[in-house]
Amino acid sequence: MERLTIIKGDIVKMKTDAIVNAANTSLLGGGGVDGAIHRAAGEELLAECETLGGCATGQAKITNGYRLPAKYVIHTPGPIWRGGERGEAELLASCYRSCFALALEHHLSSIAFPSISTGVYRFPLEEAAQIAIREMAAFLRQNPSFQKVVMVCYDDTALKAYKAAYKKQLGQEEQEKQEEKATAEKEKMEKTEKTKPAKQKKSPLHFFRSKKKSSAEE
Ligand code: AR6
Repeated sequence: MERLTIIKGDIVKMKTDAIVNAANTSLLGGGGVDGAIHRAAGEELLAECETLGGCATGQAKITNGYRLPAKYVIHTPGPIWRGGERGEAELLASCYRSCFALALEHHLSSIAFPSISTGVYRFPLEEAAQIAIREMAAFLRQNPSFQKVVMVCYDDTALKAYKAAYKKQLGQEEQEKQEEKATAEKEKMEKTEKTKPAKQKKSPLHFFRSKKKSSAEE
């Protein structure tokens, strides 16, 4: 999927229309990526956040980007991991969906995400990566004119996890498509075989060999 990119880097440097902040429900700043975004954007960001009245876990709110290269910041409080039986997976998926909904509402065409909930909130990285990639791919499929989604990993461990999730999901999808194509092709072949015998094809090696020979002769 060309419009989905996974990179290692610092999200505050991203020049996408919006960057996403892994916030807390107060929206009044904190550590990790939240701290980095507030520091880079400047005090005006906190002033705007103070007017928002917080945000529920799994939801999202949008502000200006101020001194950031990105025009907007979309703040979303991810779930705190409490063992996996408290709806954490669904809440994390909801973070991604809420951010995308705001991006569409504001007619944005590019967005960058950090690894929501996998820092201080301790959501297991592999599972979080699977959820993130699944939501990103689903969104891009449903919105063909959206230009770019960037997953920004802060370290090699995260990068590896998100790349593995991508390979697992989109690799699998490609494989399913291949299998569908193969089944259709087989059915077509069986039908043709019933009506007329298949033509014997010349081996591509035949062409290669004769070409090699002629270039060696030159
Ligand atoms: N760019 C990209 N990713 C980053 C950056 C950066 N500049 N800095 C850190 N990360 P966390 P959470 C990665 O803890 O788990 C805050 O205090 C980091 O390596 O920032 O959702 C909030 O106010 C990790 O992979 O967010 C909340 O209280 C990922 O970002 C709480 O932490 C998320 O880690 C939210 O916790």
